[in-house]
Amino acid sequence: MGTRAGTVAIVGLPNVGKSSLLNRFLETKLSIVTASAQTTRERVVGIDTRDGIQIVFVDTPGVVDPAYLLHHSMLEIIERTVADADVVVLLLDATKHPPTLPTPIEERLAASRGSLVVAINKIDRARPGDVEALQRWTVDHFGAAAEEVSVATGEGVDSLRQELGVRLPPSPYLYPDDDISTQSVRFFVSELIRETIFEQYADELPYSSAVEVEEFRETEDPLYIRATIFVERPSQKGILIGRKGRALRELGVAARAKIEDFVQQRVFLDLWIKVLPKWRKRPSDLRRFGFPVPE
Ligand SMILES: Nc1nc2c(ncn2[C@@H]2O[C@H](COP(=O)(O)OP(=O)(O)OP(=O)(O)O)[C@@H](O)[C@H]2O)c(=O)[nH]1
Ligand SMILES: [Mg+2]
Repeated sequence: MGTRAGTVAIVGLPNVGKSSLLNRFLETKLSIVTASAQTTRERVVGIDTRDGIQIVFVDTPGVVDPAYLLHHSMLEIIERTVADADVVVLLLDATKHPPTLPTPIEERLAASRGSLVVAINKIDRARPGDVEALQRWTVDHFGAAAEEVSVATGEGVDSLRQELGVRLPPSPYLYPDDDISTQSVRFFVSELIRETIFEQYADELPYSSAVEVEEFRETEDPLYIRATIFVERPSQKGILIGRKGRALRELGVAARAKIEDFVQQRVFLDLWIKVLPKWRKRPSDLRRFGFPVPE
């Protein structure tokens, strides 16, 4: 029997549940999820192979009104991902008003009409009339009705998966059928540390933080991981460390537990903190962290 395979980009405003949806499709905690908007900053790839169909899901950062250079990088990532995808899922939030999308993204989506699937998430929390309003918006903008899902309860997720799968082209699998991602364990480790920073610190600090795994010694038991957290100001370094280093210790314990869950192995996590002033605005720093910098 012939197989189908291709990429499906998941796009939408911040906090609508894109990363949660990727994880639900894969039945694995792969992409980080927090209650805060703008959690995801890069593409996160998750591969789902079942019933003769291989879907390479690509989770993307939320579409933001750019306030600094990192945001421009994030928009660049979204545009490239949409351009490269076979199918695009525009995810909406049933508890919010219809989105206003930046023109280039809206145009891209309109251009990929034939391969665009709109899905309304969080229907478990919708009030009467909310879903209908988003359905009208979807028909007005893209000429077709939206799927309705709740990533939280799982409702509608399998039917959305099928809807996406049938739109992929006949093709041999693009990756071995037991691969779950194209990204490295190091990448996911740095993301798990970032997720823990979102959970343990308020305000700007999570947004000012970048994490780099500098050393990863797999031959050791426990697995030795040295990671550096970059922040923008000395005051933020102080907050991260906390009184007598207590905050940093708590961060280390919580992040280590997540990483051990992910790698299924005991971990020694060696965390360092460095100040890199204004890294979110500086092209050279952004490139160093692997972000595309639009000219
Ligand atoms: N009630 C409800 N909450 C949900 C649902 N799906 C996701 N959430 C919650 O919505 C919040 C944001 O989820 P994420 O998956 O991080 O959203 P995102 O779109 O990836 O956000 P960014 O990466 O910031 O763009 C989290 O607190 C999730 O638990 C759902 O179906 N119902
Ligand atoms: Mg996300």
